[in-house]
Amino acid sequence: MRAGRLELRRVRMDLVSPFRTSFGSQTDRDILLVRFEGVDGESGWGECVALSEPVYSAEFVDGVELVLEHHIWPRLRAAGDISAADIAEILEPLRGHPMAKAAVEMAALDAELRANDTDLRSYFGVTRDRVPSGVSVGIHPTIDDLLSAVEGYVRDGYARIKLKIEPDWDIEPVREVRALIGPDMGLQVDANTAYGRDDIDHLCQLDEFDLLLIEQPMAEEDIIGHARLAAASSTPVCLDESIVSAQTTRDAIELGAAEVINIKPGRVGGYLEARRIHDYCLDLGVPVWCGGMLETGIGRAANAALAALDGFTLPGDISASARFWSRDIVLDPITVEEGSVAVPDAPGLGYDLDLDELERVTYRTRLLD
Ligand code: NPG
Repeated sequence: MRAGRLELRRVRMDLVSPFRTSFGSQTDRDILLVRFEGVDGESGWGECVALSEPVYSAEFVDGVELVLEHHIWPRLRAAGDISAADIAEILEPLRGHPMAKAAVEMAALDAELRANDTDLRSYFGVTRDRVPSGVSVGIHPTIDDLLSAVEGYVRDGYARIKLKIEPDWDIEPVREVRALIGPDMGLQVDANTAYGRDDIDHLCQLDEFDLLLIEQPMAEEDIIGHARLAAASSTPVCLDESIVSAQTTRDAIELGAAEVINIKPGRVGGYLEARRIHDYCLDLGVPVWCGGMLETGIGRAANAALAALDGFTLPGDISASARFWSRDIVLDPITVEEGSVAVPDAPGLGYDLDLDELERVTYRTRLLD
């Protein structure tokens, strides 16, 4: 393919209920969608996972638009005949900005797969047609509110529960939820960097709840802090924010800072780097799971295909579209049945767009030539 035009489309979608993490509360999502158009009419969509503000990682959605317009897209336009698999190398001279790079690679991959009338699951060579589905539960005003939310998700059939934690919202909520769901259901926690090295003894109190893992308790850069926690605690330490590439994955594992890896394609620069991280972890026997970034049906479909690779042995944050959206922008939103979601098999990344709904939620469109 030769890069022709890039459509930048901003959509705003309300969440069905507020989602609070240790870095803030969200009631809606301002999402950048990108459409890659090849000069021969190939077309595909990517979804950028960057938030409106740089509170999860350094990238934010307005910044992503600038980087795409002034740095990424000109390089792809100038690159001649390319395939999606070439994009990471073409963009390698640009430092950072994995979420911007991931969005455009995802759109090019969708365009390429559709042009070849094939789908992501065949591209990845996966054999599973369903993957277990976990749900992420935000911080609630009271423990009673939390318990009734968790009860609802258990009724919906989720295979595991992930609780957002922060200082003063950790040991007691986890104790109560473990008592509610019983000893056998998968339970894990995610701190989104809310703790420090001084909290290691405190966090070890979580060991009694038989958690699948504790995710990113300390700062993105604090690899040594995570290694110390991993040595002190029987709960496996999982990294999310710290993992921005295959290289950071290797380093964190070698240093004993990560016993489990959360793979988010957007955070690591795309689905192809995500696959490389998966392959590396599979070789080492380090379990991985697919994280979520409140994606629409576009990202959710692609994540389900990725999560069907063999090394994804833990349930991902691939919940039903209805967990976050009253109406998705795809015609075939992900649903959860008996704890799992189907790996989609429509051409491209696996979904069909609901064009009316897409128009309704769009508030700005720009075209880069
Ligand atoms: O299921 O899509 C989902 C949400 C899962 O909790 C979730 N994501 O820290 O992993 C996270 C968190 C997140 C959401 C992070 C949005 C950044 C943005």
